[in-house]
Amino acid sequence: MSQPTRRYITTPIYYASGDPHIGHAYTTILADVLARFDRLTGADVLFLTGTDEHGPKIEEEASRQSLSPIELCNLMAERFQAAWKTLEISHDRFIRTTEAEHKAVVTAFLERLWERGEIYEGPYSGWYCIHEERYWTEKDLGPNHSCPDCGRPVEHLHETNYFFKMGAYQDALISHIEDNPHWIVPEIRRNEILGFLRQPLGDLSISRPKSRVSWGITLPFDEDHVAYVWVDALINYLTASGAIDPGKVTGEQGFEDVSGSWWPVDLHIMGKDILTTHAVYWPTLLMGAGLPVFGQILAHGWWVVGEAKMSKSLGNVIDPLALREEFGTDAVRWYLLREMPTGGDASYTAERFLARYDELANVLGNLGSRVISMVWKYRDGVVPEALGNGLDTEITEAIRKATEAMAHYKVHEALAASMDLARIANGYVEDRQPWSQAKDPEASGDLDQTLATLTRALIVLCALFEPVTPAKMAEMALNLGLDGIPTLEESRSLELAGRRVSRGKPLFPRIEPSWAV
Ligand code: ME8
Repeated sequence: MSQPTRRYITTPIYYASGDPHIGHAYTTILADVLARFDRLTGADVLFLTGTDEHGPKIEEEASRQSLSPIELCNLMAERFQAAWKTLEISHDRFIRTTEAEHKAVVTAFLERLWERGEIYEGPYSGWYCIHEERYWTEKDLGPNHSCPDCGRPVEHLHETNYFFKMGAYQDALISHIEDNPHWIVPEIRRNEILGFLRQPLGDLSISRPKSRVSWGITLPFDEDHVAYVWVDALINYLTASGAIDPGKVTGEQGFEDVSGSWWPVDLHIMGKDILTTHAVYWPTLLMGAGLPVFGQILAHGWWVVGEAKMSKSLGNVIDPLALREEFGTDAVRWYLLREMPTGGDASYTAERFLARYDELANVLGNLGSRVISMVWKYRDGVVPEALGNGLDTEITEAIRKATEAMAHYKVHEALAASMDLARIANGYVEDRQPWSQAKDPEASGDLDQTLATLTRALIVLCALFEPVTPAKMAEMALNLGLDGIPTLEESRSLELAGRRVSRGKPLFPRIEPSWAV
């Protein structure tokens, strides 16, 4: 038997300075849907998420809340994990950058760069935004010396830093992007990075003096400095892969053979805001350390509220957990993934949320309840034996479309194709009129075929919708007498005849929101 495909999928690790919001939820659910779909097609998956816990931003927030940095991180790591649990995220590993294993891998990684002559010491003079954790040059700044990204005041720094010779990898990076057209998707983001690389690429400051920032990982070659939080954070992907055993790293040893581990990452998923760090800093750091680079980056778009960017100061941050309390986890997952074309931007509105919920209730939920109640009404709850499947072609086509769209990360299209199959199945009920077939003793075989066809469609829909609405599909699987969610292949071949179905609660009940639209 052939080995299952291995897929290592990551989300960014989120700053432990703020609560999870709808933007974090979107990225994580997107990664979850892709991971679940891979598992459905038989792949062996490592799905990683976590929290980014070092740096001045965390230090400042902790002090604002009169906590120590680690107390704040413990609190926030718990909040993120609790949020992911209620949102049915199926990650295999939640990493925290304050873990001992991660600190050891960062230390080994920096040591290796140092020994390879990739790092030098030099002066740094320029502007820094703590909120974005990044440097700006004078010409980048907004009015009154503000950060061009977030508008907050920047501070002027003049200090000694260590630098990674990033500029030396500019040509290698450009060639890698040119040779691998799908390394960064969507294409607009790839072009953005190629455009950025048309300017000379500078070296990267990878340290902060402890006199200014103490909350970080001490450099192995200078104990008065800590690692720059972005370098520390990016290395999380390597830590979780198990490629580097810090106990076995000595100088050049311990980095050569990563073959027994999950390294390299197959897919890094993130918002477009942090593309440069992932598409430029990260691969060049890996090249510097002599490690294989990751397989692909998917940079998605931005959730805004109405016309405005979501921000704490505007007070318009949407809390996915509050929506979930009224409509259920699956409704939130469906809305976020169905509404945003992967890669593009989308605007959150209550109207669209309700419209998408109605689609779930009126098309998928309605199909589920009417099919199960007809099997009860006409065949005492047992799926009849029947010749042929009235929707065979439509099912094949829906699976083909969904699989192809997922392979190109067009999740919204895959979900649309799945919902279309539910619509077609509802149309099939109208065409076949099982209530008339039931009245005609001559049409008994036809009625059997109608019911068996619709049960098959529901089982296929159970598999197709599992990645996005896992909790409701688990309920539907139970109602259909299945042991669990079938793989896509099983959903087409499982024996139907004799299966006992049960009437559960409506999957997506009518809900009057507590808020006005
Ligand atoms: O940048 N719409 O963490 P972060 C869509 N710690 N996605 C959004 C969003 C929005 N309005 N707001 C946030 C960091 N996101 C670093 C990452 S990785 C080695 C270190 C999502 O907490 C999106 O994925 O600021 C974005 O890239 C990420 O949250 C930023 O999370």
